[in-house]
Amino acid sequence: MLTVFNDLHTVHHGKVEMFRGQLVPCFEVPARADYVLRELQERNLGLIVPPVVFDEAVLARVHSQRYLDFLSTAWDEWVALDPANVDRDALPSYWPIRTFRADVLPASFPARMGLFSYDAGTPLTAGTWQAARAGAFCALTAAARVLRGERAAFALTRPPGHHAGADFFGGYCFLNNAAIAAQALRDAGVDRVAVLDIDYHHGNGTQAIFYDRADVQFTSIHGDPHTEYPYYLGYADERGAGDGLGFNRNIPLPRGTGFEKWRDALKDALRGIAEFKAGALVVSLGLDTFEGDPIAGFTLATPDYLRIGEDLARAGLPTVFVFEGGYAVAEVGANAVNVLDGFMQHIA
Ligand code: OKP
Ligand code: ZN
Repeated sequence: MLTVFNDLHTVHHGKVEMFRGQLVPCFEVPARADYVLRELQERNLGLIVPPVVFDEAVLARVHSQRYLDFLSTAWDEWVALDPANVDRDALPSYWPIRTFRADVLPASFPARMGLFSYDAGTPLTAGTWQAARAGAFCALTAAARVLRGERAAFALTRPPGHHAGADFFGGYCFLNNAAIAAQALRDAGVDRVAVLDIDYHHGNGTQAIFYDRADVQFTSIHGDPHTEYPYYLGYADERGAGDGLGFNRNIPLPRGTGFEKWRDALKDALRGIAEFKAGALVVSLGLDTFEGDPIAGFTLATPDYLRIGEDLARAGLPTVFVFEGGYAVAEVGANAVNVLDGFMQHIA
């Protein structure tokens, strides 16, 4: 399978995230993408190409301009607060929760950090904007290749994207690569685009971006938000709004779910995608459903990922895969590449 690799991903390397009152080492590390790259090379899965550079205006098809302006200058503003910040990750400390105003853009940088984020686990670093921007270009390049006739393409990039909304970061995500790819497919004339999110965590950002739209269907299989991150979205009764009613589908599963039940959910999701009669599919490919994942709770095993690839291939759609989570670093390569391998072996 054609892979578009973000060789700039390494410039985003957070040191710490806030977890239960402590700053702990980041789970979302550069080695994740390197393991996937190595596995792709070892198993000879196809060409690996760099992203094409796009006009930044394409990012504003999904994200608000004031958020993009904030992201692109955030690191410089962080260092301007205190020159010693150059050695520290930027994390938010204040959020405009209910009763506060989100329409006023504060001059204070820490205030804007909170306005544009929803957790304290997502460090912004010196290279975050460069890495995220190149990552979005990977997703756009993969979408462009699929539009030109490639059956499938894989955007191998980090930081991940599915938690990022139109104007906020969180959950290790800054730009919503899957949403950007889906929108690009729409803009190129694909009438209906399906997004399937199989990361352990609900893709709250992607859901929110397309919630009121009937042209992009969002389906997600994930840990039950009653107990699992991101907690405040991802319930089964979220079915879309306005024109989008009926085009959002959440399949939450309890912590501890194994492959048999998970695969039933996948088949169910794929039935809904078939009914939607999409012209293309974007897969938010998280591998944190793996039994060895340090921050998730399903129990899928490495061979199961081959079966997932096969099931996805049977949907019969031009497919853009976008790399999301997966924190069992030594195994994330085998698991990701198993999906792609299973897919390639079962395309018609
Ligand atoms: C991003 B993606 C871990 C707590 C959980 C946020 C998880 C973000 C997951 N110490 N922190 O969906 O894989
Ligand atoms: Zn995840």
